[in-house]
Amino acid sequence: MRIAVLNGPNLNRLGLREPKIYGSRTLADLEALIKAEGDRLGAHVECFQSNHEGALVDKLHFLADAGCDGVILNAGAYTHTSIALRDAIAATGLKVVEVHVSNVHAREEFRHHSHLAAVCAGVICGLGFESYLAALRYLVKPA
Ligand code: DHK
Repeated sequence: MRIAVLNGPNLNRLGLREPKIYGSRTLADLEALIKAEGDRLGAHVECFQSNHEGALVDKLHFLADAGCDGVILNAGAYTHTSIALRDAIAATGLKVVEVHVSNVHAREEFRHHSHLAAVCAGVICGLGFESYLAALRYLVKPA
């Protein structure tokens, strides 16, 4: 089973950006945690981060062509703005779980809407890095 973890804009700044919201651990810490959980579950986990919308669209196309089994996607602010990413998820038919570190519903109004949620299998937010681990466990063994 092959699972991809895609992180969007500013998530390369985890550990540095707004630690009260995003915590003090880094993207490297997050990726190591998910890969370790993947090993435990017998899944191969590939991680990718980009600050660019088109690069995330290209990556989704690539993953679909490569036969990826599931995607954990934190599109960062593109969650709230990107019809291109929504169309890419719909166009590829990839099984995607939208995740967020923070509880977007407890934050500014503009974070309450997701353009992606309707074309994702589900949404997990507010659990810190555990949001990603819960998504991984679901994708490896759907409830
Ligand atoms: C990360 C971001 O960069 C924000 O733009 C989202 C999300 C929330 C997170 O909590 O992981 O609004």
